[in-house]
Amino acid sequence: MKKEELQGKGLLIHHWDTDGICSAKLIFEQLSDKNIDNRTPILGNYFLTEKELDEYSKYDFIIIVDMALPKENILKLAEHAKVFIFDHHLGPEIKEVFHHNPVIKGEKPDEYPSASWIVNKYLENKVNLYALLGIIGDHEKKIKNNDTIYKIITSYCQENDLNFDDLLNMAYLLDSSYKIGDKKAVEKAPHLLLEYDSPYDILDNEKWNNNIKMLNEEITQQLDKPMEEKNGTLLKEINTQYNIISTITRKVAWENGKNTLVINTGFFDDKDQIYARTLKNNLEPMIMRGKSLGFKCGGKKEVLGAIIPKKKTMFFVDEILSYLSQDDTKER
Ligand SMILES: [Mn+2]
Repeated sequence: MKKEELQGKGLLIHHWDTDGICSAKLIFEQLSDKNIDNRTPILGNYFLTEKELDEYSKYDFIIIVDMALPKENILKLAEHAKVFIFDHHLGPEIKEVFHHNPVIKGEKPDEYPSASWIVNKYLENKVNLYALLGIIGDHEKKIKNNDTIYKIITSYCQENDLNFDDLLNMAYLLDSSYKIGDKKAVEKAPHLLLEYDSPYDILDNEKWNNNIKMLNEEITQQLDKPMEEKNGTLLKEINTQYNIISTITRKVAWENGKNTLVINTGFFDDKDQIYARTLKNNLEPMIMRGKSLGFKCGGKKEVLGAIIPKKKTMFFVDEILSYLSQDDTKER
């Protein structure tokens, strides 16, 4: 991506989470002399709608960070704009555009733990708060198992008089806007980060702190709902309008040390959200399977997220459960 390729009006499309917001901040900072709007997709959509695609046809260049949008979406955008993607999610390499994703080019995911890290490296920046927050947002405490990266985080903390929990709290605060469903606030966040000059500006943001209070109450309520175990995988059904399925899945999986699958019936009228997390297995084949069945489906080695028409939810859930149980047997 060369600056001379970025002529005219630009659009930055980013994931709604901490990693997406921080990646967007890093891009904005680098391209402060350019005319760039930013948008996140409709929260929960890992694709663009016809309406969005139409609206975005007016841009001359489009940068996409931390999102593996469907190839059809990308090719549609590329009809009118130069497209640049920076990402670490799995998916096909899209050769028709600039697609910088070391993970799908065979590099070790451990060395590229977030889009913010990839963007920061690409820009040849030094290690900084935003490169690290993207990692913390995506991996939380699990990043402590990644020796190389955790050392970098630890030494950053020491130099800046912060601790790991401060970083974790910052990531929760940045994630709070999408979790309560506030798309506008997500899109405002990269701009706020550009204005902020201390990590305490993030930690003290009043609106984000209020979001967290509301979310914690809802998460506690949903975690109380019953759970069953099927062939070694924990299965839980929740009903919430908040975007907390990934948080709930993480909590259940990590607290119980088991593969976990959560179904949220309360987010869409006609569809369910499902989210699976495995501790040792590889969900990639099931992501491919979900896509081949025509579902909106994405994820990484250890997680799968999908949006499924309500009538088909149990069909796909059963397939995932049986896949996880087979893989389990092989490992033992
Ligand atoms: Mn990410």
